[in-house]
Amino acid sequence: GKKWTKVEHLNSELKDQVVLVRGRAQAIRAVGKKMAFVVVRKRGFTVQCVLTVAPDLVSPQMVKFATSLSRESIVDIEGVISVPGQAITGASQQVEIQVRKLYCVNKAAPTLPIMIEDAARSEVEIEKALQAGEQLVRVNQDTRLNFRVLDIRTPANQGIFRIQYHVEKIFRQFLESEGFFGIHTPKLIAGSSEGGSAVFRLDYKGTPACLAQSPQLHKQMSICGDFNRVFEIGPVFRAEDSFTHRHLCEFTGLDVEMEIEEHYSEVMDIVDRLFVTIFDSLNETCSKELSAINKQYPFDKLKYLRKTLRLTFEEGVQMLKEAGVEIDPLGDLNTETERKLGQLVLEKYGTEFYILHRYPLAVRPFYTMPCHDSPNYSNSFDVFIRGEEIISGAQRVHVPEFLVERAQSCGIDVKTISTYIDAFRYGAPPHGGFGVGLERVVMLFCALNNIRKTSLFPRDPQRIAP
Ligand code: ATP
Ligand code: AMO
Repeated sequence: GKKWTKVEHLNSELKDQVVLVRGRAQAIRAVGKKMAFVVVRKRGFTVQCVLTVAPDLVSPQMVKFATSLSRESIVDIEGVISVPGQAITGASQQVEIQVRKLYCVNKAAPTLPIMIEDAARSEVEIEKALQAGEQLVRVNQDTRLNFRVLDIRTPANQGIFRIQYHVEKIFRQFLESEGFFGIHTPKLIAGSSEGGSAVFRLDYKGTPACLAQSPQLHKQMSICGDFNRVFEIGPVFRAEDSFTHRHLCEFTGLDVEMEIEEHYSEVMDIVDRLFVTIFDSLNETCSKELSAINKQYPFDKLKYLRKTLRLTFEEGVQMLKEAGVEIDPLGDLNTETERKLGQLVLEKYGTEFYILHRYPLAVRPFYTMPCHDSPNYSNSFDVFIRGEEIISGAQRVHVPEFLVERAQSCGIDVKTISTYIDAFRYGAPPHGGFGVGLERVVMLFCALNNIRKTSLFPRDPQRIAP
């Protein structure tokens, strides 16, 4: 077979060697009739290929053919690596290929709705280019999503989705090493699992049903079935009404459920070590991806501590109060107060990642365990990155009579969750867990401004295509 070289592996050590690469013709430029440049891209990395008319290189017909190629066509290039005297600005790789052969494997349409080079520029680069009088099309979020297949070809997007997979991979590896195993719970269920209204209703062969708002009920039932420690990576459906930068109608949930021996802090210990492991691993092994994202969407490296800060809700309320922000001590934080508290925590403790626990019981779902020392608070927590929520978790009520009482007082029709309640009638151990929004983790780790950037084909209240 042929020996291919990846564009990202082209470097000066290959000087004078013959290489064969396959990629897309991202940009094509003719210089008279005897020379042309084709920038070839693969996986977000680019190399400049030079066609020069010469007996040992290419013919005039080949130069003509190359300049007639449509952008984004797939091409095979065979040539010799050369190292130019000065830096190459139009490509990621600092070597050129002196082309001997060029084949078009498959051509793209002559006009494209998105030019990858334009779509890959940062805001600062766009401003500079516009000031310099350059013709360029600013690609807005909607256009990107409408033509997502083109949009995800940009280096930043190539990075984002590899990073997302890395988070998922480390989540799985870490939990396995802690004695957890993966399960899959049904996504077609009889009723709401979070007690909220944001649920997609459907007809299940004549019976009313829902798309699962979370694996909450079934992950707890697995604990009742002696699975001890489980996790699930799967889709979560929320019929969100509001159009925000951080809510999707379908997202990927990373869920965990475990037996508790003494205290809900055991669950927070897992969150702590899991996320320090994820962040460390991203910083250590995804530097290429992170710098590709950083180039288009500049961001500061996440500040986090070796041991994750834990604050109680009451401490948070106090910090806000001292900063002149009065909130209901038994109410919830809103987007604004969460952000504010994130800022205060960063100033005081130097971290952008922390756990806030002992939430007021009234603002948590029915299955949440109240604190043993105060009925107003609960054994629950949220986790924040840069002042925005990525995780909710809690110890759960494991006594069936009390669970019924809690559900009723939260206005839930107990009939719709009777099989869940029954699961606790045959002896259930103390347990707890948490749910992570994968898209939010990636969005906030990279300080991106919109969750649609970290969802491959996002679903929001106004979008179900492509
Ligand atoms: P959950 O609450 O289910 O854990 P979440 O992170 O999406 O997940 P929400 O309850 O939707 O959290 O919202 C958290 C806070 O954000 C709420 O207290 C609410 O005030 C605020 N919030 C939610 N939606 C919006 C919105 N569309 N605009 C402004 N603030 C919002
Ligand atoms: P919660 O409803 O807080 O908790 O969801 C858990 C996490 O999921 C993410 N998330 C979302 N991401 C994108 N779009 C949305 N519309 C959206 N809604 C939530 C957030 C959130 O922190 N059963 C509990 C978890 C548990 O206690 O185990 C639950 O679902 O990152």
